[in-house]
Amino acid sequence: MPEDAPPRRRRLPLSEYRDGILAGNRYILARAITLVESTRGADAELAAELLDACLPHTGNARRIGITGVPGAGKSTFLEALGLHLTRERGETVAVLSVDPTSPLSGGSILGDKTRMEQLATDPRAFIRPSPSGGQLGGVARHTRESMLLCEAAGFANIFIETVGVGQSEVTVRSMVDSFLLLMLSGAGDELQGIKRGITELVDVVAVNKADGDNVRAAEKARAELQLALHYLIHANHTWTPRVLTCSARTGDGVHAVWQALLDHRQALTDSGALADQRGRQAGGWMRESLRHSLEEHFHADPRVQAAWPSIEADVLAGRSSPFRAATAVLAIYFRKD
Ligand SMILES: Nc1nc2c(ncn2[C@@H]2O[C@H](COP(=O)(O)OP(=O)(O)OP(=O)(O)O)[C@@H](O)[C@H]2O)c(=O)[nH]1
Ligand SMILES: [Mg+2]
Repeated sequence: MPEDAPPRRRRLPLSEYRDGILAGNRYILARAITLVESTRGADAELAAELLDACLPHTGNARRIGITGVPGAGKSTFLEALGLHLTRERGETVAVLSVDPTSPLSGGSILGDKTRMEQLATDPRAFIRPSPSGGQLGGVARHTRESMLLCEAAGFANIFIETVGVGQSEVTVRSMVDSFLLLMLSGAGDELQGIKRGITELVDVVAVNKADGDNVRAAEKARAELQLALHYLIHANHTWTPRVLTCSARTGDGVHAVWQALLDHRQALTDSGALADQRGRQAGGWMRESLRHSLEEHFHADPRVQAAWPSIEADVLAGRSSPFRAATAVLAIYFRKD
């Protein structure tokens, strides 16, 4: 292969990405997301320009987070709800995921596209699995940017799926308007959710798999959860989290869950809280991207790179305290020479 061989995936000029996205071209949208997910330095500038060009066309979508333990039925639920929205309401749906665990579990939560088989081929839908590998911070940044690209492409409903593992839920909460928790009855699941503080993040809770022999258990779980939430209401006066049952498999109750999400968003809009929330989120993203850029700049410094291995080795061996080491390496970074 010649040394100057072009990269396997050729980049398009900015205008082609932009025009394709604004025209709602899903193929170009997919390529643009690949661009923003790229870790190649040369792509970063083009990606930033593209995001700038798309930004005036964003902000109109419903941004909805969905979480739940593995196997709760998130994918099945999104397939049922997504098809309802595209086929019966003529709406557009994009599904993105935040799944920092994927390299460990050996597959993205959306790797099982099989459970969204029909939605995946629906012309009104766009499904994008989590960027593979990487830290939560990086995955989250790319998901946010992908969400904005989907909005610019005209998708009216954007679902961001994540697994029920702590920090990723907080991260998804910071990029959506409404947050749905799918639960299962039994196994102390209800209380577990409350203990983890997840209830402070959620706007709608649905006890899924309320079908067959499980209907009564699901209803019981729903009643208990609603009661528990009643006593745990957070300082959010515009909305009291609602608890429902549904079956993603049969479709029972799925529309009601959607209606609850719409009601939540309406309450946010009416009270002006939506604008506040999005404003706060934008501020948070700015701080986060600043932190990221600073850290990148820091680690790219040749003096830092030269000093790092021995300073880190001292910390690992217990010869130096982490605080002293951080101070020392910062001094090198800020040294004027
Ligand atoms: N009986 C019943 N089974 C369901 C329902 N929803 C999902 N399932 C089944 O539960 C299993 C897990 O469903 P998924 O949709 O893959 O769950 P998930 O939350 O996306 O799981 P992960 O992607 O692994 O986090 C599958 O076998 C589904 O067929 C439901 O409403 N009723
Ligand atoms: Mg899934």
